[in-house]
Amino acid sequence: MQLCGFCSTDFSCLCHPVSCKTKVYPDDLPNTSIVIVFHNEAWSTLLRTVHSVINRSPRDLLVEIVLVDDASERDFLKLKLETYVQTLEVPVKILRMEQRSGLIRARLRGAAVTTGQVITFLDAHCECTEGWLEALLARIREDRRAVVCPIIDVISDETFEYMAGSDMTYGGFNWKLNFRWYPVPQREMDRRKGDRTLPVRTPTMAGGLFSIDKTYFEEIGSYDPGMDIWGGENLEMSFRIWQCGGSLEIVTCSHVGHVFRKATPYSFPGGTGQVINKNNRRLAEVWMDEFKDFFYIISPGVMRVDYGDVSSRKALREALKCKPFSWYLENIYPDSQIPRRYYSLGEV
Ligand code: UD2
Ligand code: MN
Repeated sequence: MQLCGFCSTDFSCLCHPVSCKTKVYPDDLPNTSIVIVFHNEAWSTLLRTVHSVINRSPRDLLVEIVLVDDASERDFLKLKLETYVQTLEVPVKILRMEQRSGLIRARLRGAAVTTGQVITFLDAHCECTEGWLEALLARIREDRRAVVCPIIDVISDETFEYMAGSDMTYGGFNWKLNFRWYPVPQREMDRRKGDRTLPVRTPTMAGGLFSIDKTYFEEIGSYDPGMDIWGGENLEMSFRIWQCGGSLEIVTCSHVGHVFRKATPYSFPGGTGQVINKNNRRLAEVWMDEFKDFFYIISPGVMRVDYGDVSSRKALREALKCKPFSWYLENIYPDSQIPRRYYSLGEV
């Protein structure tokens, strides 16, 4: 049974399966550090994120908040922010990238200084809800190789009102390697025997909001530091987790809101297309085997970018003895649009 409803102020009426509210979590949950990277974020949205983390997380599970400033130009994100966070009852570390590095390298910098057992990444314009953290940490306590995402609720970028997200969608991608939400397939409903409080195994994640055991994050190759600015790291990590023996899940009893913005509020040094193509090229070269050709035919621009050196990422794949992409398509993402076998590609 499920109680659903939209409401902006009363969090008890979010779209939770009813039994999420009655779940009891173990006392010995692992603790977590929160890592939030930002570039030119607005004051109000950044502080909404930080305060909701503090107000809606059990104090003993929250080790610290690590803010990584990716070379923002806004004045209030400097001294004013430093002074402000000193008044908070949770330790907040602020790190500054010397130059604009992109969210991937900024997250790596933040992760490196964390001291919690689990690292939880959030975008800088989120709102955590009651119970968000316990549900995520409980799943990692059961299995340290489970990388877990909350349901991402929608915060309107016009009114900032809060709207519940659905537990009936999960992450996939299309022919151009764009992340997309798709309906949770019947096989996944069957596997959970109708219990919608159980985690959904998802082929990919949106990328911004997830928790991962810290030592597992390191073991599994953290992020590809050769990726710039934005994009691609979410699919790279999704493929890597599945192909190398982990699992990626949406914990349906955890809800975090996120402001989905219609336009990017910052520049992409080098050009948006160039940056995203480079990151996608890196992930295709390392993880997609012969299926990369399919992607290159659909997106020929990707073939023209200089994508740098991926030998250390290929060595990582080797060292972790990861499974082929065909295994991933067959076992984790059989509903993918990428044909597993084809004779020719083109238009008729
Ligand atoms: C989604 C993810 C985001 C990331 C991205 C693909 C969610 C909710 N969001 O896009 O986390 O995985 O897909 O890369 O799943 N930032 C920097 N430096 C930059 C650019 C961005 O620090 O050069 C920060 C930015 O301030 C924000 C975070 O990185 O806090 C994610 O960026 P976004 O919010 O623009 O990405 P989004 O939500 O469109
Ligand atoms: Mn975002």
